[in-house]
Amino acid sequence: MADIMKILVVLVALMAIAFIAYWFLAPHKESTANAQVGQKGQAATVVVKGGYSPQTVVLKKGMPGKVNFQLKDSTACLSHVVFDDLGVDKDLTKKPQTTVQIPTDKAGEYDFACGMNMFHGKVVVK
Ligand SMILES: [Cu+2]
Repeated sequence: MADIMKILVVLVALMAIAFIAYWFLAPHKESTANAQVGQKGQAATVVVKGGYSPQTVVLKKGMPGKVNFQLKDSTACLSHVVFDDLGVDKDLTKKPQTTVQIPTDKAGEYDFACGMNMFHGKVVVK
């Protein structure tokens, strides 16, 4: 009986370690971030510098959502962000931060890219 308890304790400890590793390492590797949820909705920030960081942002379904793009790159390449599916093409050079409203009425994925379709990112609604 005591041995079973020991095994259980070890298993629980291993699961806790795996859970922590998942939270801290997996999102980092895949460069995924969840939107910050506030009283008026949710917002995610994407830094535009030699690409998109994070590359994937996750919004919750059914809550007003937006993604704020912060341009920190001076190349013409990344000066526009294009959401083909949403008909959005924004010039990021006008303001330090440019907001794109994301429809969250249904689950889905919205790909975005630079004006020349070289760098890619994704907004996931789930
Ligand atoms: Cu480009």
